Amino acid sequence: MKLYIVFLLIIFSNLAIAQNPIIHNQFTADPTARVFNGKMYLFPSHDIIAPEGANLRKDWFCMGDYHVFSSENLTAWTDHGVIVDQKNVDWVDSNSYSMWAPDCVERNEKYYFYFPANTKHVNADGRKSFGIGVAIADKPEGPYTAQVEPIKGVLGIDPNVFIDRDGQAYLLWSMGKIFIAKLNANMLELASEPIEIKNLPEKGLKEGPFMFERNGIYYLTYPHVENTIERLEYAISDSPTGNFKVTGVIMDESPTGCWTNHQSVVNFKNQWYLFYHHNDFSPKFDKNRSACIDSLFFNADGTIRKVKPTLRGVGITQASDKIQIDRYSLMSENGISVTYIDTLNYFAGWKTIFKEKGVKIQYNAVNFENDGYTWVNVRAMSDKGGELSLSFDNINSKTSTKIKIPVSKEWKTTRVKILKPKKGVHNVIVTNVKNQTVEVDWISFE
Ligand code: FUB
Repeated sequence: MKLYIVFLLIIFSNLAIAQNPIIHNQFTADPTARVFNGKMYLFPSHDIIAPEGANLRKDWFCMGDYHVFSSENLTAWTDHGVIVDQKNVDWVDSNSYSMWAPDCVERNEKYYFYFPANTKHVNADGRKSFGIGVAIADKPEGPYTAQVEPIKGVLGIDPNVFIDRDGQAYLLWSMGKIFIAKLNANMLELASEPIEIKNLPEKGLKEGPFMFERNGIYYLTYPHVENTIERLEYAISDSPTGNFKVTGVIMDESPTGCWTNHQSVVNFKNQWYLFYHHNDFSPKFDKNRSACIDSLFFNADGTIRKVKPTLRGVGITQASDKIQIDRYSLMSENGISVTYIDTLNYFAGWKTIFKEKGVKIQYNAVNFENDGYTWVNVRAMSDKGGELSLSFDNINSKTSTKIKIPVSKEWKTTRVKILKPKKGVHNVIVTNVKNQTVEVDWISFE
């Protein structure tokens, strides 16, 4: 067994990121979210660009370690650093960069982190197979200790552990199809022969199982290639092992053509959420993905309403944050657009380009609970100078503030006194007053 020391250095914390994608310091794919001790923990896989000289396909997934993130409010995320690394797991081929979608569950005050990777063992046909290993910790953040062997009897990817109300734990995984087996009480060994979950779509890859139970209904969610790329679907049953009935689509194929998607569904403070991934920070290479969150709702009969991916995401943004209005809730159809700030560094994010008079963008749920917001700062630029107006909740509201944007070909922050909104949570609307182009990076209140 080897001990993984969690980086004491927290790479960033309390960054105000209330929008999609939610993590801005690295790629985060296959987001499994779990609520432990009243906090949301995110266990994604970690896409990177294949290192030079690593003898890896440049056009394929490249994932050599895992980080864990946590959040109290789904808006500010803390990166707790690396919890498991391919170099430190005995059974893993340490140059395979094959640490695909993981999961983590709590049992008897221990945290069991399940992860797939290529084994050191080479098959007769010269190929390597995926095993699924477990690492154990006393806290969700780690440090995690990896078992020296992968789980016996399992060849596959995308582990998911479901613990039923009666305490029985099940391991699900995929290999083209989806499999399930009971886990022993020690959470490290199979307690039954794996069975394939039947009655799922015959054609098209299925992977990434994530099971949960609500009101006696067992939901098996999974990405499936019905057409050309993956969409998120689900099947329901009255038992974890079957008979499942394919019931619907949770999320359609990615609008940017990201071939994979991968989900988890979790209840946090009485709201259900869908965690999924798209390739927002890597528009030209869909194997570098980023985790997103949107709210998920059920119909009265227990079926799931389709989730439309949003830019705004979830949670309440603090008025003093750098509010990225390009992650908008509503925007005029024409005369305004959103584009990357720097196509050589997509992590720099996006900007809004106001082109025509009267076009507007609305960003919902900004918290003005604290007293004394008197100023707005707008980071903007405009070739010829321009003017924006700022209003709250309603475009015609009396608390509309005019903001003159000076002539500048570089980003400049303009500070203007505002007509204060009432204390509370407000939607913020920014409108272009003149027929001049104005680009906006963010706005912030003080
Ligand atoms: O991240 C690598 C693989 O892509 C995952 O294991 C699959 O679920 C898909 O998201």
